Amino acid sequence: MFREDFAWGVATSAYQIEGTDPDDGRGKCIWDTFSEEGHTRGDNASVACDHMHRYKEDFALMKELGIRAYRFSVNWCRILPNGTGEINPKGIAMYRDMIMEMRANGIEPFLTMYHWDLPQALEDKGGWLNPEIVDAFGEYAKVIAENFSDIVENFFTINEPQCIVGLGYVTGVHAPGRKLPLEDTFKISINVMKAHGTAVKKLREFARRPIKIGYAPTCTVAIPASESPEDIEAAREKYFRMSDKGNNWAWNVAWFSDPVLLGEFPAQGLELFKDYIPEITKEDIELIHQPIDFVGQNIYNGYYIKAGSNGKYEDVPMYPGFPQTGVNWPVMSECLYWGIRFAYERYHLPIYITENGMACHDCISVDGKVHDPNRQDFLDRYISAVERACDEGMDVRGYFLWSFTDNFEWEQGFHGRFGIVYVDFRTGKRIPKDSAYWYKTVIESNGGTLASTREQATGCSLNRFE
Ligand code: GCO
Repeated sequence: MFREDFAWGVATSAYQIEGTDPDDGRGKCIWDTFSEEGHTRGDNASVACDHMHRYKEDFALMKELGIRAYRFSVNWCRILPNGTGEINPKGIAMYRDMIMEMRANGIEPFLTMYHWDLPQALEDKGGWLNPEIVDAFGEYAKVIAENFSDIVENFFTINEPQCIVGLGYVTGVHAPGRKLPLEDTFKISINVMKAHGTAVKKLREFARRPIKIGYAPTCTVAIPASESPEDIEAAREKYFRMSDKGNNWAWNVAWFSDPVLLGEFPAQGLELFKDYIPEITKEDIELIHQPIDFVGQNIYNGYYIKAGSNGKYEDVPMYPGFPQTGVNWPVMSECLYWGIRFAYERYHLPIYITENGMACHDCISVDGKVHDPNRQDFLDRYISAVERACDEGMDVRGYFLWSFTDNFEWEQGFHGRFGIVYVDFRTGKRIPKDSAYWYKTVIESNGGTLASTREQATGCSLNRFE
């Protein structure tokens, strides 16, 4: 069962949907530069879903679909075109009107401050490697609190620090596309978390009423190959360990969540990377570890772990022909149950699933509709996995489906359709997919129309045959 006030929502991000307008006063961000440099498959977000001109239509459609909560982000350089200093009044006005329009349609706004659109002016000064970014983010948080806390109660500071650091500055797959020395990327990770803590303090200090603040990390989930105590413990251990395999140390849970939520860096990671980690002072940790009200979890998939013969954990290979999404991510709904369970056991905070969803190769059928049975099945199983966590007493407050509309999928351009609403990017036309109407029934019944059995939703798909 889901709690009566469960936040049935959808999630988007500013840069992926808004588009631009020559008179909007928005500054340049690192993703504009990244597209200009040719790193987004020939696409760019200059129009995207044209949400900045169509948001009244979009929120009316959300209302029609019964959506009750909306996790959106504010584009930093729409508010502060240069990252600090001069405020763009058109940006303030646009987001206030958007938020009032959400509320007019019965939609509870959840505002994410930072979903990757760093002002280029700040990147030009070193971006997240420059320690001054911490105070810049605090200045931004003050503007957010002063201008939106009267009409927004729920805030997230930072979306997916693992991607900001790992994809932006380790592998360079995301903007700003830099591949920095390991020690610099650890400095960046600490700046990102100090920025989070500074923002929490500024949001609370300048809010015009009591507000709630969260944080939205991600990761792939270590899933036990069976529900034996040994396999569960092996998966839990792996899930919170840092690994030196591969070229992206940042893709882990503990380094970005333990300091923020527990006030300590993971000892195993400190030891493993001790040659690269800068001095971390007591004051740094105190700043990072500001009390917050809930934690978001962006979870899509995972990998399998079992207890090994020598008491250590062992990887379990995927089975041949395992199901995949339209961007070749594996489908394994049990990851959402285990991701919630392991996080809740460790951090003891209310949880929102701040992102979960599926890309499909959606197209308009001869009947003019967009049929997406795979997404509907995916969502039924994944949301049912959340319900198991709720039934077992974990405090799950809401589910934000990624995403409302198809949108700009970062380095993949428009090649990943994640929406429950189809967008024809040539015209901006919206077509609710079958899954949108299915989600409406799930919301109206508070989960009552979910069809998956407990086994179908959270049985280990290695051993599951339906
Ligand atoms: C992420 C980002 C989203 C993505 C979505 C699909 O989790 O990568 O928060 O902006 O678009 O997850 O990749």
